[in-house]
Amino acid sequence: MKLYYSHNSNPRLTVAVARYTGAAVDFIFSTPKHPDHTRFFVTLNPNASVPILAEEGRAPLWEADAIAARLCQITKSDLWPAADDLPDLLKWLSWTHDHFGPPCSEFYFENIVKPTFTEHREPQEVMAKHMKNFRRHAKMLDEMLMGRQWLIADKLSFADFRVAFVLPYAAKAGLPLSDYPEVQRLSNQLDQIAAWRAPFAGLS
Ligand SMILES: N[C@@H](CCC(=O)N[C@@H](CS)C(=O)NCC(=O)O)C(=O)O
Repeated sequence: MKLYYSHNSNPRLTVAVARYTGAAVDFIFSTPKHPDHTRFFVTLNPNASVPILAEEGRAPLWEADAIAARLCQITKSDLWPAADDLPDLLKWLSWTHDHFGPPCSEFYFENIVKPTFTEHREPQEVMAKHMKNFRRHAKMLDEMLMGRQWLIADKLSFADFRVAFVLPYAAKAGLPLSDYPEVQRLSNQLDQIAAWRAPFAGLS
C-alpha cells in the first residue's frame, strides 16, 4: 500500500495518521503539480493532488479525510471515533472545511506556498478580511475547547487532527495562535505526539 504525499497540509495530515496508527504504508514523496508528473497523478486522482492512498485491489483513494478513515479502518484504530460519536466527527470535519479551514488556508497559501513560485502578494485589505474570518472561527474553537482536553468524548480523535491541520504551520503562515490559548493548548498537546509533531521523520 502506497501513500503519495508532499509536505503540504493535507498530505501531512494523512502521513501523521499513518504514523499514528502504524499502518503498513510505503510513503512516496510526490510533486503532482510538476508538469512532468501530472499525467501520472491524474491516473490516480483526477484532481492531480496528494494525498493518495494506492492499495492493491481497490481504487486509489483521494481526499485526506477519506484516507484517514481507511487507514483507521485497516489498523482498527480508535483515532476514528466509535459509531456514537460519528455525528460529532462529521460536525468538526464539516466545520473545518466550511469555516475554520478556508481562512487558515488563505494564510498558508499566501505566506508558505506562494513564495515558492511567485512574488505576487494579495493586497493588505484582502488579507485583513481573511484575518477577521480566522479570528471569528478561532475564537469559537477556543470557546469550544474550554473545559475539555479533546474535541470528542475527551479523547484524542481524528477531529483533533483535522481541525489542527494547519496549526503546525501557524507561525510561518502568520496565524496568531497565541491569541487563542485553548487552540494553542490543543496544538501543544498534539505536539506531544511524535506522529503529529514530526510525521516526516526519516522520510524525504
Ligand atoms: N481536498 C483535498 C486537497 C488536496 C490538496 O489540495 N493537495 C495539495 C496539498 S494540500 C497538493 O496536492 N498540492 C501539490 C503538492 O503538495 O505538491 C484533500 O483533502 O486531500
